[in-house]
Amino acid sequence: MKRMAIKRTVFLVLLITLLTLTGCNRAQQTPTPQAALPADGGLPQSAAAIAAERGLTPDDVTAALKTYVPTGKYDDYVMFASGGHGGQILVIGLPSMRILKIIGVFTPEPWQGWGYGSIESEAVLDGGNVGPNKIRWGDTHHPALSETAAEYDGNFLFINDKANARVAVIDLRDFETKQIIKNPNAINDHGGSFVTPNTEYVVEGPQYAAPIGFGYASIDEYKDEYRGLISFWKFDKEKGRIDMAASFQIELPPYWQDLCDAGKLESDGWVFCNSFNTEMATGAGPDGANPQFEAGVSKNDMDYLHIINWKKAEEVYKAGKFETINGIAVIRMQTAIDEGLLYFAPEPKSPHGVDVTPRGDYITIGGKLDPHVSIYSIAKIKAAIAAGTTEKDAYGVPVLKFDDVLQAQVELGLGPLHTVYDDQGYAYTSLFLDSAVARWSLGEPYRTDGWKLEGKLPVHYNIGHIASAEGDTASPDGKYVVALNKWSVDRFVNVGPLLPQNFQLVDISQPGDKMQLLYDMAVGEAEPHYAQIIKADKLHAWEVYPEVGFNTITMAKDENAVESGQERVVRNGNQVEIWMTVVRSHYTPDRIELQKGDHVIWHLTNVERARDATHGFALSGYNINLSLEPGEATTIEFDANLPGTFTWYCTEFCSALHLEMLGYMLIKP
Ligand code: RUQ
Ligand code: CUA
Repeated sequence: MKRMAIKRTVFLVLLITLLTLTGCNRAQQTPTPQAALPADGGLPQSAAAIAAERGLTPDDVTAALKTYVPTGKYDDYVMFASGGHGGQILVIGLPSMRILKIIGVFTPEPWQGWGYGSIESEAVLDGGNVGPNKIRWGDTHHPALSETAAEYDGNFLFINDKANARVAVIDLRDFETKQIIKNPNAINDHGGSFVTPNTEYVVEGPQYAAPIGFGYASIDEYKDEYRGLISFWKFDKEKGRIDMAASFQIELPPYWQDLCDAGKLESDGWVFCNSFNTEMATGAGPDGANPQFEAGVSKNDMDYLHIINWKKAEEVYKAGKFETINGIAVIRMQTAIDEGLLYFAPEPKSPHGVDVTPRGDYITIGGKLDPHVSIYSIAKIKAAIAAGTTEKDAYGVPVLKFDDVLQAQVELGLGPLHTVYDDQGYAYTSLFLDSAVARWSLGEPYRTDGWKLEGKLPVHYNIGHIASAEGDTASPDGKYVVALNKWSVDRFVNVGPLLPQNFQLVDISQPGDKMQLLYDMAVGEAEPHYAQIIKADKLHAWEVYPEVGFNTITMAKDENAVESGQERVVRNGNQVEIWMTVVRSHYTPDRIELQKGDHVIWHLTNVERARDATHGFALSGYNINLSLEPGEATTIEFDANLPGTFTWYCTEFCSALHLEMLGYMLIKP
């Protein structure tokens, strides 16, 4: 302890010397690297010499100190970021910005044995097939952590696939995908996943309108046949699964609903979704007679904020006032209007993000083509609904008056998209065109000096999405914001025309216009569209599976788990069933003899109890690859259609005799 304290003092003295030497003004300091180099020509060893040698400014040095996590120490926060059209989820530690894991979701991930033969993972992935088509990728957009009383509880994670209207459930006990559901009535989505404050429902909002059930209808019949559709997927916390039989959907006009957010506290029971294309443009068409989509959908100055009373909708659903379409309860638009579930309020202009404030009292909307954010008040919305309105949209949905529900507008700059919040009463909005994060203050009860821009931090470049620590809860932590930048241009070593994304970590702990950019993290993956950041100590993942022979989908002991000494091969006609154990550094049995045409059912159990003692199972020629974590049991099933001499081997360097961890599969012609 004492030695550490002395070391720290020495370091601080060096640092202070450095700060004095280089001055506090960025423009002033010109380090003289040569002077700082040690005489022997090796690497400089003191903090001051290192900073001078590497040309680091005092800001760089503080940024480094704020983000460095020494070996053996853990990050304070964990960020779950969507992996965009890579179809996975990225798990990143903050403040170090180290990638901790990439979770295979809609896309097979060989290193996790996800989608390469294990019947459990194949069954989950098949849950997301569309009709006869196997879908093996996804465009993951918005991860949502499960919540209890509007706080992240660290139990589950949900994410949508925009490309095929699917939602996945990930269990945070083992960070594995457990369920993929295909929305039977929509073909794409966007405003999901978001959860209600106690994870009663996982909300999946729509995007590009299509006939309900996505059957064919001529686009000439757009106004009559095409529809938006918002889904409320009931989440069974005990089972850890979406229960489609207890879920419902609400039919919406064929505007293109965009992002959504669930209300909390004051706005608990409500869901808010943006929309664009209230013009109901249908494209230029083959003869080019109409404007192309880009122009056609951005004509109106105002679109409609959708205000949905989901608690009332749940009552309507339970009262049986729905139609069943493709097995799902759909509350028709007219029912939604008659029952008072659905209201609109005008919103400027081509809006994108809709983000509820921590207390649930306000809703912030960023209009891509409007330099302001518009802030709506739930109290005013409720009052306006109670007062009634005579204005209606083309489908008869009541439209509240803009001035009746608007609380404030704050001019931020060009291209406001998404907004997140902190613990100081500030909001942070991504400005796509300005390439900046705008910090602005919320009004009462958050701050007495509110509804004004505090400052902007340039980011690199064209920020789309943004996340703050515990930011979507009722009590954000502040401390950090991460700018999820769509473009990185000149930030990294050139790796060819397809560039990485750039996540920039920002220190937001100081008030006013002070925000410090701390770190650039290249994400060599598809563009993440959203992220949530949870306190690391809220996560309680297993170290190894709770018992040997654990099935990761049923989350219980597998009926075909096998103990050491019970391994066997049983032939029944041309069906061969194998029960195999896996341990450092052998498979038992290690030789399997088959005939061409055999149907093979092969159960494997990793009987290890040691942490991190994972074994692989790479079977050549049959597109089979497993990852067997300690305690895990799984099954593969295939036809021995190709005779020959094959091997399987372990893909994890698990022991000194790892290379000896293999087996032969001999298939007689
Ligand atoms: S979020 S279009 Cu702003 Cu899904 Cu990325
Ligand atoms: Cu098991 Cu290498």
